[in-house]
Amino acid sequence: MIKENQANIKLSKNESLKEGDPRLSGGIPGTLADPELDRFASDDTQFLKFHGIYQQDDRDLRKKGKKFMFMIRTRQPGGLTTADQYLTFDDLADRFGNGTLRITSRQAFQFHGVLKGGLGPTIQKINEALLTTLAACGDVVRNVMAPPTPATNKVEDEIYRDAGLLSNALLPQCTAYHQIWLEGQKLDLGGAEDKVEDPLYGKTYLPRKFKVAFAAPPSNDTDIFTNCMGFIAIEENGKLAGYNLTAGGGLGMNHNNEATFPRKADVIGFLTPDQIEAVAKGVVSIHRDFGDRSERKHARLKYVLEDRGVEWFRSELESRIGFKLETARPFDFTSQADVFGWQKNTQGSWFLGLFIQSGRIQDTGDYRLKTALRKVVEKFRPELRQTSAQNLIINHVGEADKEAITKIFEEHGVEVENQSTILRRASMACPALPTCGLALAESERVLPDILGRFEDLLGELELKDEEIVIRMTGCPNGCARPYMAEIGFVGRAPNKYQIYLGGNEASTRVNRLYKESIPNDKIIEELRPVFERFKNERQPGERFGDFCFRAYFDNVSSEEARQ
Ligand code: SRM
Ligand code: SF4
Repeated sequence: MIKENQANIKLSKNESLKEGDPRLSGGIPGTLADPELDRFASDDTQFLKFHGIYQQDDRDLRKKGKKFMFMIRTRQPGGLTTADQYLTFDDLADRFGNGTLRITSRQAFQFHGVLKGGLGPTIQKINEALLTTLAACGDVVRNVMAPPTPATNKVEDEIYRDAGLLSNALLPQCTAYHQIWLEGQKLDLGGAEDKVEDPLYGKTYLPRKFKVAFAAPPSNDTDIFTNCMGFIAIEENGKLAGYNLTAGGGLGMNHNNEATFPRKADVIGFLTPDQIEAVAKGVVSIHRDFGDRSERKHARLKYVLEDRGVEWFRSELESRIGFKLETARPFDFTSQADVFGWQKNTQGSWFLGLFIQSGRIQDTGDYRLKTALRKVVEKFRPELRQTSAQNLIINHVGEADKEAITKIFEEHGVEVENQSTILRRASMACPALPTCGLALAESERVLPDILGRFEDLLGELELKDEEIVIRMTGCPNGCARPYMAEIGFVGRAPNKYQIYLGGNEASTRVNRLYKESIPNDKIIEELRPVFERFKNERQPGERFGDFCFRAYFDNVSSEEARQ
């Protein structure tokens, strides 16, 4: 099948690299062993991604020459982290990273600023803590997301079970990772065996990255429609009946390239939990065999769906899995927001939803979040869950410990009861500068100031209690999912941003481009008239995103706009 679909095409460079070394090791061992080298050869940086490592350089220092450093990303289905794992991460961030931990928009952790000599010890310790970085990046299925918020999710255990099952079943069986980083020690990751050609991925893996998420309506907290493959849990009479399969979502695009665009996934059909592995492997194999291996910018599964259509996709999938999917069952998403503060979980104990600006866990001045978290985790040993909005859930806390935990946070300048502001809690930013090699503009470092200016404007217009989902990225790749936000800022050039408007509360609608290139200091001026219109013309209870969609892009009622 692979050959048939790739006949007569000129393969992209990455395809030749994978074909030439399906074990994905390249010259990594040699460079690691050479203390004179501070970086890996360009081809090897492509292999490193499959191991969960990105070679970066500190872009603040570029004028003085490149200072190479590395980002390491974990793979943690559903963002589950035990107390011991968290304490290991906290320690590694100080010993080998830049002293911060970064919760990602896909429920993982990233270490930034690791030097070449720190790679081995960091990855070994992560594996000793029974986690991995294998397939956190690269042309494979990446971290599987699952809805982390306990209070809204009655079938949570089954969803986490299935997310873990898929994470293992779709993990590449590449042996180089273990040989390079763990000195031949093998980690039990669900039956991985020594094979040169991966049974699912073949010699050349997937044409591009592949993203999987689960969601439990009414909460769309994993932004399910932005994933290559999604499973929407259908709960009937308090039990998990099965999942609606979604396919073909993705956000990355390039400026000035109309062949690339954000795409919302299609709903394909319904499956029962016992069918999930077969269906998932079937979908992944369609991407493997039909994804574009000549042009990486057009290689995501979303373009297979866009180019060949949903009917073709369903029939191709059914012929691969050997059974028909049922018609998708009804579901309704109402919100994508995380919950904050103390909440009861489904087992009767408590969890704390903790807002973390852009997912960055660090101590800054009197706000000593990192120290406080370490103390809380050391003393009370809760389960932690990273959310896909870059926040943290501290789960399974007994009634008796709530007060003491609140006190530790408050002593370190971290509010528990009235966390941050309504606008900040609904915001996200990608890392961008100084670590991301693809950033065209700042993101994480400028968003707090921009939000402050929005707060002033909304205060002046008596709109300060409005929740508006604002997301920012330093380039059009869309890592903080700006194309689903009510206001999305996307880096266009240094200090200049595209403005997108019109996403909705449930994150089921892709927003639209409103302005092409606005300097940071003109953003408020540019959006003031929009907010004034919103104040004067909104329908009762209408959200900002729905209003913008109705008023600027599509002359439909906000009821219809929510579809
Ligand atoms: Fe991303 C590349 C950070 C979620 C679309 N992303 C990158 C890199 C690795 C830059 C690079 O290739 O050199 C960024 C590293 C920056 C740094 O310094 O840490 C990066 N992406 C992130 C994270 C950390 C952003 C965050 O704010 O948390 C997220 C890590 C998630 C994880 O744990 O796996 C992250 N990236 C996303 C998402 C959102 C999602 O998946 O829910 C998207 C949009 C959805 C999608 O995939 O379409 C996303 N990242 C991209 C793309 C565009 C892919 C495309 O189809 O064109 C790139 C560029 C690429 O792959 O070539 C990219
Ligand atoms: Fe880097 Fe662009 Fe992703 Fe931001 S959106 S982290 S700038 S690739």
